Amino acid sequence: MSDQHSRTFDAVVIGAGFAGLYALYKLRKMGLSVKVFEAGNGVGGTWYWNRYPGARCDVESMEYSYSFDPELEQEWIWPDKYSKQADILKYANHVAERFNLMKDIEFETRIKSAFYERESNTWRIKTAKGRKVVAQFCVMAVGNLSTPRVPDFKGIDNFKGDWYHSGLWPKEEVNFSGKRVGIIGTGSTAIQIIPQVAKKAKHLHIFQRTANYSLPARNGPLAEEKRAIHKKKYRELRKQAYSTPFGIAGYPPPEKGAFEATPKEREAKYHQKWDEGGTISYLFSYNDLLLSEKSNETASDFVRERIREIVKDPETAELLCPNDHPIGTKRICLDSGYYETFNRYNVALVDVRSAPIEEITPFGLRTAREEFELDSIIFATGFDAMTGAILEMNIRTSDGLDMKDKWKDGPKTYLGIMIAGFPNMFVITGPGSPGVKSQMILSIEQHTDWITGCIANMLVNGITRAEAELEAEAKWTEHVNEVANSTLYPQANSWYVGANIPGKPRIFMPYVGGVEAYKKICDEVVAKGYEGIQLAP
Ligand code: N01
Repeated sequence: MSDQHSRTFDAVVIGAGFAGLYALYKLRKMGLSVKVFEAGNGVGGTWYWNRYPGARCDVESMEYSYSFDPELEQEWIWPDKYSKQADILKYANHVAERFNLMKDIEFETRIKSAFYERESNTWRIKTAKGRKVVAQFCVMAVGNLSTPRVPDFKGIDNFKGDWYHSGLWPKEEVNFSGKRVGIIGTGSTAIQIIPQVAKKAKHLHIFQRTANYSLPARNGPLAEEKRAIHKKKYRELRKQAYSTPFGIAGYPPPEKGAFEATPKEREAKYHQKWDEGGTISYLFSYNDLLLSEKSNETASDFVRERIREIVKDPETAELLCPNDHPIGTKRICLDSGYYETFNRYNVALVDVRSAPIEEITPFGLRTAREEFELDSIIFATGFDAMTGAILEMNIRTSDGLDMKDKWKDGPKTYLGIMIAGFPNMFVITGPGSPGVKSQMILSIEQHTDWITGCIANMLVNGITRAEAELEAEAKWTEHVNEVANSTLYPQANSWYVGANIPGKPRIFMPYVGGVEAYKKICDEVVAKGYEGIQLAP
């Protein structure tokens, strides 16, 4: 029975990032009453929270945008090849205003729990402020990299300076001028922050545990002519994007393996891609870079050579050369002047693999080897990825199921969208989907279209409950792992396997079979009458 004091909606959407905004747009268009809850006080998700200096997207702007409204596509002007955070946030706000979405979003409202009651076939959702709402459908649009994580360092509370996590960056500009700054981490985020902060700080210490591969972005203003050509071909390009592994048009997958080329040809190809900039282009040098260690080594070696060429101090260069994973098995970083920054007089790389950080002291930090005095510390230490935001909520059912138990050995989903035992709950780009391995907005649209298609089918056919079957879920989860194990991906200690969170079960979470294959599977499920899903009147 619904709580007397609760408001009832057809659907509740959790999160007002790009997924939540599109879900709201689509569900409302179907005539449903929808409420969106968002923890921040604005839309944009990732791009709302990650305001750190240098924050940019690593997918080109003309691709990284919604495709659902051709007028929106035509009117919006992306200034740069790769957009900066402020421009993407402006775009999210524009979309929210343009489609009158704000009125159905409740900001500064974190969801604490979601309880499915089988008898009434409703989700009972409680906010951290104690408000309750009831809905038939619950859509998780909570993002994959939305639970920032500061490692459990001893002494952190005693630090007398300022500290920041990249994923919870203040809205006001942080002034590092004249300060002794330390940054912990050298992932995609840190690689964007470091060149920017190095220009301001008196001194920047970079605490690196694992070196990452980074490629030059070669970013710059987007020429009007290029923009116009892209806009003219938008429909064709969006369609093309769906027939690629990563959901990005303009980079046809390669047909040749690395050893089908001579060493001279390979060198020339890698050089051309390096000069061109971008990660997809480089990964698409050959078709077996993520399948064969030997082939991958040629691409990894090339990047290591460039690092040694750019970084003047040989010891620093060697430390910056990644050597624990094949290139591409962790998300490749994209930078503007990262390696060059290590040639600055005010920058020093500290290896915290050989001498780990032992303690944050009141005036800096101490590693097993040395003590550093710092005025500010930046934690670019990543996120509890893919499952963090869902498991942070208390999600249970009247059948006695608890999501925390269900996922204790790793996430289990059907298509990355549904979870057996949790009816009428849909996840946008959840674990088991290609979301994080794709142009995220394309996957968001594809998932949301699939979800709203499923709901529309239910409404038309008088079905009130959709529930993934346990067997279908088990088969899908096995398939996700099988596909991953046929590649080099699982070799890396990445957030794809939860390696960055102590104690997190090591399971390869994204589907790496590619966007094209995945969409085909999703469409077939529909064609077979929602195969693997129990539909109850
Ligand atoms: O996080 P990460 P991120 N002591 O987990 C280190 C997306 N993104 O925020 O590798 C010392 O990759 C950790 O070291 P190690 C993108 O998908 C996109 O950088 O665990 N160090 C690592 O160096 C990306 O993949 C864009 O040994 C510690 C770093 O912190 C994802 O977000 C931009 C430590 C964390 O790296 C996450 O990137 C930015 C400890 N105790 C991000 N704990 C673009 O679109 C952690 N580290 C461009």
